[in-house]
Amino acid sequence: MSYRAVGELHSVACLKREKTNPVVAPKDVPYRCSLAFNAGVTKFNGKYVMVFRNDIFDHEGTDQYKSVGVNLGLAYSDDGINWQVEAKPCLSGEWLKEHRIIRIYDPRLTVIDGRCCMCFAVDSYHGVRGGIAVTDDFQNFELMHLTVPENRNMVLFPEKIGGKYVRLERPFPMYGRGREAWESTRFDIWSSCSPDLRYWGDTKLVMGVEHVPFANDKIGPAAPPVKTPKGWLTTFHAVDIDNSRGKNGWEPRWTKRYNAGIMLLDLENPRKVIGMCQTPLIAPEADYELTGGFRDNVIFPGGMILEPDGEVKIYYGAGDAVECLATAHVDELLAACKPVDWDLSK
Ligand code: BMA
Repeated sequence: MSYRAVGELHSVACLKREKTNPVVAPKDVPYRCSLAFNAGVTKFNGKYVMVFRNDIFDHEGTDQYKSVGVNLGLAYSDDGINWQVEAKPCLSGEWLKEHRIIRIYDPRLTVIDGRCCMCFAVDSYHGVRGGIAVTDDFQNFELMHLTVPENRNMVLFPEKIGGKYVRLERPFPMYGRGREAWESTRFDIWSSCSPDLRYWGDTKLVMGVEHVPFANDKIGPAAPPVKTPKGWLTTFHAVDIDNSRGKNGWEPRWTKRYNAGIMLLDLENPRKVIGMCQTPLIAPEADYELTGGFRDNVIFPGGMILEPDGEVKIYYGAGDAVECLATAHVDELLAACKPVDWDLSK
């Protein structure tokens, strides 16, 4: 299949990468870990808390790697920059078994009404599903919901809007989109609502791949949205494929590039996009984003925190290998989101 060439991309000028990046890497993890990445991050009970994806491989670093397992690591921080990883992963093997989960990955954290909600993806015996669990202590988790297959990349808004909980999500529709779509992984961003975090419906399309100039494959929600006076500010990932890309990272062949985008959603109707930056928020440019990863050229944000002074912390997995931090001022991010000339909310 041929893809529209997206070409060279750069991060927005206002973005600053943390000089101590990566902020969490496998060497910081006190148990077996090959990759520490794609974390959810929030502020909870006076601390920064991170839940990251830990993939464990045999023959790590080579293209002969064999997956040994995946778990979710837990880390705390006082400043959001220096992290201490807890002695054990969170979510026991028993919890996963009880819910018939084979692998759990790509967590996102949202504090709602003083409780921490974790969205995640799971591989189940009958397909990939998105999940939502609630915790007060990161020891005990109550499973609230698992989607039907095939869905994942779910993120929750931090409050009820119009009396309902709202999530962004990314289903994987394969049938019904024609041969071209069948051969590709061209997927879009959707949204559903719920009265109680358990029952979800009223599903609407929020943004299509065609609305993102730097995507020619799929897009998906990234970090949970933050509230600003101008709208809900939120990141998304946007993928382009270039078949001339060959070996990239440990993978024998990896033709995709994952960029982070940023958009603004209407405060009252958060399923309506009112602004978007037409170029990436973060494009792979730093060494740790371009080389040495499991899959190079991958930026995968999962956490975004708006600080009281207007600084926005954006946490992202780099190269499917380590967890990084970049910052920008909220006013600059809002200014980068230009009004869009399309409206799917009608
Ligand atoms: C997606 C997910 C992410 C991963 C990305 C790039 O499909 O599996 O966990 O970071 O691919 O490999």
